[in-house]
Formats: sequence, C-alpha cells, structure tokens
Amino acid sequence: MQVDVELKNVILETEGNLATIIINRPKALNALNSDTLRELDIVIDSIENNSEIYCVIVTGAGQKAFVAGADIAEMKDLNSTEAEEFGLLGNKVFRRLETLEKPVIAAIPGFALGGGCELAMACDIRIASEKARFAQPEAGLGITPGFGGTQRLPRLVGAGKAKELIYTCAMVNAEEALRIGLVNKVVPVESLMDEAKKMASSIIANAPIAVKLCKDAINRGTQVDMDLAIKVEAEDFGKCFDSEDQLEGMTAFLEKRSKNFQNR
Ligand code: DAK
Repeated sequence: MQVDVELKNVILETEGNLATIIINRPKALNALNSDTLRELDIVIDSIENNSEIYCVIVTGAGQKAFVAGADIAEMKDLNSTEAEEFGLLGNKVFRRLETLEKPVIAAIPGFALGGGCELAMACDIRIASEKARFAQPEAGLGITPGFGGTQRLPRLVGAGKAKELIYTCAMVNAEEALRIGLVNKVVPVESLMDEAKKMASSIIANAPIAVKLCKDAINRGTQVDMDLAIKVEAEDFGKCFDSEDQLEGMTAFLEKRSKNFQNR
C-alpha cells in the first residue's frame, strides 16, 4: 500500500488497481467539515485521472467511526449563504463519488451518522463492521438531511422505513442495517478492510470498462421508467463492443484460457 496523497484530513492510498480514501479526523469522529469535503474533491480528481485505478474503497480512520456526520461545530454558526455553499460542496462531492466511472465500496467500521450515512449511501456497495451504527439525526438538530439522505435512503430501504428513520432519528445497528438493505454485508471489525479488499479484488478481476458501464446502466436506469431503462441498458451493452476487453473476455472463454483484460 502506497500513500499517494496525504492532505490534512484525507489520505489517499493506492495498491495495484485499488485506491483507498481514508477520512482522517479521528478526534472529531471523522466529521465532515468544509476542508475535508474540499480535500475529498481533490482526491476524487486524482482517482478519476488515474486509469490504473479500477476500484475505490472509502473508509474512516480508527475503529470508532466511519463519519459521524457533517461537522456540527462548523455548521452551527453558518449564515444561510454559507450553509447553501456547504450543502452544494457536499452534494457535489457525494454525487461525484456516485457517478465516478469506477465502483466505490464504503467500509464502515463504526458510526455512520447524518452526512456519514449519506456518504456511505453515495457509494455503490456498503460493508459494515458488527460495530457499525447508522442514523439520520438531522431532525433532532433542527435541520433536514442535506447530503442526499432524503433521496438515497428511501431508494435503498423504501419510503416507509426511510421516513421512520428520518423522523425518529433512530440509530440502527449493523444487523438491522443488513436486514433493511442499508448495507450489503456485516463482518467482524478486525476483518473489515480485508473483506472490502477481497470484494474489490473480485471486481478488479473483471473487465473495468464493462464494470463502469454496469454502474452507469444501474445508476441511470433506476431513475427512469422501464421502457427507457432497457434502452439505457442496451446503449451501455452496445458500448462494450467498442472495447478490446469484450473480445478478450469472450475469446478467452472459447479458448478455455484465463482472460487478460487491458482496460481498453
Ligand atoms: N461534528 C463535529 N464534531 C463531532 C461530531 C460531528 N458530527 N460527532 C462527534 N464529534 C466530536 C465530539 O464533539 C467530540 O469532540 P471533543 O468533545 O472530544 O472535542 C468527539 O467527536 C468525540 O465525540 P463524543 O465525545 O460525542 O463521543 P461519544 O462516544 O460520547 O458519542 C456519537 C459518539 C457519535 C454518538 C456522538 O459524538 C454524536 O452523537 N455525534 C453527533 C452525530 C450527529 O448528530 N451527526 C449528524 C450531524 S448533522 C445539509 C448538509 C448536510 C447536512 C445537513 C444539511 N444542507 C445542505 C441542507 C448534514 C448534517 C449532519 O450530518
């Protein structure tokens, strides 16, 4: 594992075709202030521009928290213009992760609250440790979720469950998060990063262009009606046939040999 970029609150490590983003403010339980959001934006640039990176893990430093939310100390005294800027910055960064042309796995050791739960939901896949806890506590702070929680949570767990969680601010444990479909998998905290890397390796073994187009088809297709959605799928399916890896994958199968994808 090589440290590629080390900013004040965010570390970017790379290892082969995998990039790991670590939100590194453990003293504030990795809460997202505007500096951290700006740094996240910078590391996303770096990942986006690195054609060797096929998969990304996002995690929080330490075992106590993934991210305990937007930084309440910084938010408290914002005026409406500053609050809007903060919201726009967070939404831009989260949307960039959601639409990044590489799959993103959230590895969640502990608290994923407010903006932290929203960050996890902007990732493609969520792996939680048994100690992870999830909530949207915003209504208890006098605000609405502002980094996509009112939109992504109902899409993951259904409108009824999302309303329950957002109106009550109830905290759910990892087992309940798995049951309601908020996370994909729950693992012991000691094996969290190994499990996330194992899943990343299974993704990296496949054709990166196909994986990118699968993400695009799922993201775009689930936002539109089925008639349009199957056209989106057909469009992305067609694009695979512009890639060398499509020919390699199918030829390798027919020649009964292992494939050698080139991300071309
Ligand atoms: N912000 C700032 N500091 C935080 C923090 C946060 N979200 N969460 C924890 N910390 C800090 C604590 O203040 C404490 O700092 P010191 O006192 O040591 O200086 C340190 O982290 C350790 O926390 P605790 O001492 O509280 O640790 P405990 O084990 O006792 O409790 C806890 C852990 C996670 C249950 C507790 O810290 C907690 O409840 N934290 C706050 C969780 C929370 O409410 N998060 C949601 C934040 S609201 C919007 C855009 C964005 C948002 C909304 C709107 N628009 C654009 C409209 C997003 C909102 C949110 O995320």
